[in-house]
Amino acid sequence: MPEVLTHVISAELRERFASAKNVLVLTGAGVSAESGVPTFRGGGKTAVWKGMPFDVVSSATMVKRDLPAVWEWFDYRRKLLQPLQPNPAHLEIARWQERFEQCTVFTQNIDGLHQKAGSRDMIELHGSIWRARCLTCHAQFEILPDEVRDDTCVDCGDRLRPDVVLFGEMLPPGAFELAADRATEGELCFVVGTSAIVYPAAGLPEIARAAGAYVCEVNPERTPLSGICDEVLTGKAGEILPLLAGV
Ligand code: BV8
Repeated sequence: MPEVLTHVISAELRERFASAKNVLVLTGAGVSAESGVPTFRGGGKTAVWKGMPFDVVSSATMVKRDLPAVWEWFDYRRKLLQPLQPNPAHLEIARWQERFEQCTVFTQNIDGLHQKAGSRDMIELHGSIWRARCLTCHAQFEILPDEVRDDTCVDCGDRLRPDVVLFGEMLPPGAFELAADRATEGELCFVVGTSAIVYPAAGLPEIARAAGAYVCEVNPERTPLSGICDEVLTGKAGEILPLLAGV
């Protein structure tokens, strides 16, 4: 581990990490960047698919207007994701679930890499790219790698859609309520690899801080949340989070 980085972790954070019982972690696309997953924003650009900004093709409106186009976008991303593996940031966060009495991971990511790293007790705020859901009966079906994906629901025969939360859609029933509850119980809240622009997910660290948590951001860039954080660790999650392994 690059010695140069050890100083980034303050004595205060080391003490709080060493004594914490209940830890929260909010993650975004940045935690998967070192696994090769493209982020949505970064370097001032926004991801575009066939000329459409991602939050247009990933929207409730697009499902109504052109479901096949929405599937094409998620099929492309699933193929890209398939060979990718968790990185040291995912692995460290998974270890925290063994280390702390309670460690809740709220992720905006639909890539499943936290689970692949061994994290459980996840709150998938925006669903999963590895699931489909029926438009009518809402039955959910797993999509296995290398599997030809079904288009229709075997239960009621209607069409299937990606089981992800699209822009303009509510989060999965109870997911935000559970996350907001957990956010009020944490002593330490890590905000890892998110541009903190998309709501209601970006509101969780604010809830945690208002409830007294020490909020620590890990990101190579500043975000709208940096100003409310007690500590900002500027750098890559895969390089910074493992520094806490020795604490
Ligand atoms: C809703 C799944 C109720 C699909 C996604 C309040 C104010 C303004 C707008 C709204 C508001 N409330 C609601 C809205 C509308 C909207 C919203 O927030 N819009 C934004 C754009 C302003 N929210 C919604 O629509 C939500 N639903 O509110 O429902 C409702 C219902 C009806 C009508 C009205 C309201 C639903 C939002 C969920 C959408 N689905 N994903 C898909 O994946 O395609 S969002 C998707 O985009 C991701 O899940 C994630 O949430 C977001 C991308 O953000 P990040 O993950 O942070 O990624 P990004 O690339 O932006 O940033 C990466 C960061 O990592 C950067 O900071 C970079 O510096 C850093 N980084 C890079 N490398 C590393 C790193 N960090 C660490 N280590 C590294 N190595």
